[in-house]
Amino acid sequence: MKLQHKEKVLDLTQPQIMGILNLTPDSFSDGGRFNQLDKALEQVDSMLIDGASIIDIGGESTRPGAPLVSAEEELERVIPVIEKIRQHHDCWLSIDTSKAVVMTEAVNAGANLINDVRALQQPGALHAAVDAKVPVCLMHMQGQPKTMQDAPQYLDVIEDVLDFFEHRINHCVAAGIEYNQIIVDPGFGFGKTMEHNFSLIKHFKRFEQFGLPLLAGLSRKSMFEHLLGAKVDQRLASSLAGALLCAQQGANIIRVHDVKPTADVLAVLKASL
Ligand code: 7PJ
Repeated sequence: MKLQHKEKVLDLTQPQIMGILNLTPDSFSDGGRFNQLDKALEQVDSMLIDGASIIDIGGESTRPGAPLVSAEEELERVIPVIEKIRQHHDCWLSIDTSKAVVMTEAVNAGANLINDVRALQQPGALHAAVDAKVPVCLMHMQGQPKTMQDAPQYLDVIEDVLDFFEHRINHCVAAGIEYNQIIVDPGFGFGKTMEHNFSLIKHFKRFEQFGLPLLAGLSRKSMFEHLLGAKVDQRLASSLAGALLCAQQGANIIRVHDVKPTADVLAVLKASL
């Protein structure tokens, strides 16, 4: 399995690491824009050295209860950073957004993958993604970030999420997205209870039925606080365990904050296959 954008190819024979670059204001506490740019680039440098092959750039917080961000603000956060990274690195750059204009501008600035937690369902997003001609990650979310954790409910979380993808993939392909350039992601923590999340880990392999690349994003998520009482800076071991369980069941891309420890875990998996 592989992803392709122009001459760039991402071989997914081994699971790849997507390193998270969070550009929401709470992630940068000091300095002006220039300082922030340099800090962002430094973080990218070290994630690439540590073994990431994709950098995921996000300017909208989708944490439960997070406020909405305007397109202008999101563009201001992400575009200069994409341009800056592109001056230094030839790596895969993913834009984590749901807004059509941000998708278009980010790809023009050098992004080669669209990662949308709303699965291209916002106005104009699907057509922006078709025109951008880059691979897309469709993530499942129940509800919207503001209220999604209030009382998530499913008849059967696995069947419901599989059903969502069957419809959504068909819709995207009918609109002009190439089938084998779609990445599927069950969306851990997005409108799911702890039990839903662990059920998705247990049955992760079932998402292989589409024959498409699979992405797993578990890094530091609050499901581990519910399980262990662990605050955000105490969730490394549990995040690594989750990453390993998904990688063993066919996850092709692991989206993480902690690249080096994840690379070590994946190296152990590879050596023992
Ligand atoms: C995910 C994401 C995820 C994909 C976020 C966080 C929240 N994109 N963006 N999958 N999570 N594809 O990192 O805790 O799980 S933002």
